[in-house]
This record gives sequence, structure tokens and C-alpha cells, in this order.
Amino acid sequence: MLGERTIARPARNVVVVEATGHQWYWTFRHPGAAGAIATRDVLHIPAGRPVDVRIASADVIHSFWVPRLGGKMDAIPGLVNTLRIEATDPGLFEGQCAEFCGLHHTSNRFRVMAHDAAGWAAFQRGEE
Ligand SMILES: [Cu+2]
Repeated sequence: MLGERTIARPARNVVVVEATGHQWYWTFRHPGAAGAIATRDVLHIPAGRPVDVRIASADVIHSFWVPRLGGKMDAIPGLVNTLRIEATDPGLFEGQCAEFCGLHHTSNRFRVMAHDAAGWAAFQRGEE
């Protein structure tokens, strides 16, 4: 790990998740009731709470971008960059890699599922 940068400010009730870019998919890790929950190409978050996404890369430079949830942040090998996002309401949001990362860059997409409180609790119990 070369270092760590963040643009996020401290907040109450913040949820921390991890996103890792790959050629050509994304993996995510979330806090679960019985340990971390790993997914591929779908990031799960609670709606109405700030979420710090700790963004890394497994290979080349990618960029994590969910247009409807705000800014984008580079995924750089050896570095963890933190981007704070928040979904006002539950729903499904499209995300994509915003940095050319090779042959299948344009299909390096993912989705963000923002759950209501009950849905987030169920996800954390491994029920969905
Ligand atoms: Cu890309």
C-alpha cells in the first residue's frame, strides 16, 4: 500500500464499504452481521446514510463513477482513495468505470443498490 487519500469529512452514521476495480469487473465488500459480505458488480448501500467507498484497484487504473450519486474517484493500484456517496432514496443506480482500462473498459459497469433500512438490515444478515 503506497498511501491513502481522502476527501471525505467525518460524519455520524457513516457506512464504510470497499470497491476494487479489475479488468473488467468490480468487487465490493460490505460490513455484515457475521463478517464482510463480498459481491461482484453490485454495491449494496443503505439509502439516507453517508457511505464512504474505499476504492482500490487489483491491476490497472480504473475510475469508480456513479453519475446519479455524485463524483468519481480513481482506482489506483497500491492506493486507497475514499469517495463519500449518499443515495437519498432507495433504488438502483448505474455505475461505470470512467478511466480507460483496456479492451473491455466500456463494459466495465456495475450497479449500486440502495436499500431502505429493513432491506439493508436483511442484506447485512445475508438474506439477499
Ligand atoms: Cu475502465
